[in-house]
Amino acid sequence: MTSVLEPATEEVMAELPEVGEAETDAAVERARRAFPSWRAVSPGDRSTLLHGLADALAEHVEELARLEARNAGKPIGDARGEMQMVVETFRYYAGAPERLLGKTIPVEGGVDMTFREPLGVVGLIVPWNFPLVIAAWKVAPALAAGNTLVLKPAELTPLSALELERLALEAGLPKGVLNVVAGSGRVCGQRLVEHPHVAKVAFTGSTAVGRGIAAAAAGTIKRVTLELGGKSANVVFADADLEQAAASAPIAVFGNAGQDCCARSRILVERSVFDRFLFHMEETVHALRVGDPLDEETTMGPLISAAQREAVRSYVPEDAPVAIRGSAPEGPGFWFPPVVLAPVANGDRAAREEIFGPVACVIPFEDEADAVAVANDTVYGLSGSVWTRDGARALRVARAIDAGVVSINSNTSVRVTTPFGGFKQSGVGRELGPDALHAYTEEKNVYYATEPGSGPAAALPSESAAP
Ligand code: TXE
Repeated sequence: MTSVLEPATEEVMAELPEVGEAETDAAVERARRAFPSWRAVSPGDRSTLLHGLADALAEHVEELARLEARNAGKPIGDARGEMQMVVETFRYYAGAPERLLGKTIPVEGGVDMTFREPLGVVGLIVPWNFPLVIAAWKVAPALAAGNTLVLKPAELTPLSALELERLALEAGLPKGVLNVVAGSGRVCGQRLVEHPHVAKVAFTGSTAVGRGIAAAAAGTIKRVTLELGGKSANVVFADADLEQAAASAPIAVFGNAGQDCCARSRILVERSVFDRFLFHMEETVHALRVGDPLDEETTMGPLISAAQREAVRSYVPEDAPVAIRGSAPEGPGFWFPPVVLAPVANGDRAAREEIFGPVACVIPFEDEADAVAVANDTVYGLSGSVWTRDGARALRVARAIDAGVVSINSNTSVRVTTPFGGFKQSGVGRELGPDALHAYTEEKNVYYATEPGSGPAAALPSESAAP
C-alpha cells in the first residue's frame, strides 16, 4: 500500500494499493476497447453525458473541495473556487461535441471537406498543485472530442482524480472511457508515454520531466501538449496605481503557497518607486493568514511535502536579502512563511529558477526597454503582468513580453474560455478555450470526386511515386 499524506498535519489520510506497469497497461487496454463505441456516441448524447458529469461534480463541490484542501494543503476558499472551475470546464466542453466543425474547401472536380477525428486513447499526466483543475482542463476536451483516456494524478494528490473516476461512472459514462491510474510518474507515467497504443500525452509538471516526456514520446511519434514551469514577471511602472499593484503582487506569488506555474515570482519595479512599492507590499504580506487549510480565514496553507520545503528553503540562505518575512505555524505540517527578497538582481539564483514556494524576488528596473529585457531574460515564458496607467505602453510591453498569457493591471492568468500555455521552455501547445479541443483531434481531409476523371490530383505526375 502507499500512504497519502495531509501536508498540514503530516498524517496519513488514505492508503492506496500499489499500481505499476501491469495496471497501466490494463487501463490503456480498457480505454482502447471503449474507444470505438465512445467515438460512435452521437455528438448530442456525448454532450448530454458530459453535462451529466458536470452536474455530478457540481453536486459534490463541497466534499471535493474539502478533499482537495486536505490533500493538497490549500485554503478551503481557494479549493471551492477550484472545484467551481472544474464544473465550469466540464460545462464548457460539454457544449463542444456539437461544435466540432470542419471546413469545406473549394477544389476542382469535387468537394473537399475536413473532419476533426478523435486521436484514440490519450494519456493525461497531472501535478499536485491544482490536482483536479488541471485534470479537468485535459479530461473535458479529450472526452468531448471523442477520445478515451488514462489519467495519472500526482503521487502526492491522487484522491480527487479517483473521485472524478467514480463520479464519471455514476453519471453514466461508459466503463473504460475515463480510467485513473494512481501510480508513480517514473513507472506508470513513463509507461503511458512509451505505450504504443497511447496516441497523445498531455502533461503538466516540471520542465525537466517535460523534456524527458518529449524525448520519450518521439519513439512512437506521440502528440504532446506540455505545460511546464514558469518564472513570470510582474512589471510595475511608476505611473501605475501603486497601492493596487502592491496589494495584488504578493497574492500573485503566495497564492497556493507559491506552488503555481503562473506565480509572478519576479516583481519588476521601476527604480523611482521601488521603496514605496515595498512599503505598500508589506501590509498585504503581513495580512496573509498562514494556517489550517480547513479554517475559513486561512489564505495560505503549507507546502506540499518535506522535500518541497527543503527545496524552497535553499533559496533563502542566511545571507539572503529578506525585505519582508511573514509568519507560519510551528510543529507538524510542511509550513514555510511568505518571504520577499529585495533588491534582487535578475542573474541571482532565486530570480532564475522556479522556486515553487512562497518566495518573491523584487527587482528594480530603469525604463521600459530595461523592463522588457529583464522580463524576457529567462528560459521560461508562461505568464506575466504589466501595471501602468499609460494604455499604449501597457499594450507595447504586453506584446513584447515573450509569454503565453499576459495581464494588464491584473495578475490573473486562467479563464476556461481563453487559451493558456507557454512560450519557450514553459511548454508546447495550449489548453482551455475552443482551440484546446483541436489538440485532442486529428484533422482529416476528405475529397469527394463529383466529376470522375477530373480534378487536380489526377493531373499530378508525381502521384504514383508519392510515399
Ligand atoms: O513535478 P514532476 P514534481 C515544478 C515545480 C516543482 C517541480 C517538481 O518547480 O518544484 O516541478 O515537482 C509525473 N514520466 N512543477 O516533482 O515530477 C508525476 O508523477 C511520466 C511545475 O512533483 O514534473 C506527476 O504526475 N510522468 C508544475 C507529474 O509528472 C512523470 C506543476 C508532475 O511531476 C515522470 C508541478 C516520468 N518520467 C511541478 N516523472 C506546473 N507547471 O504547474 C514524473 N511524472
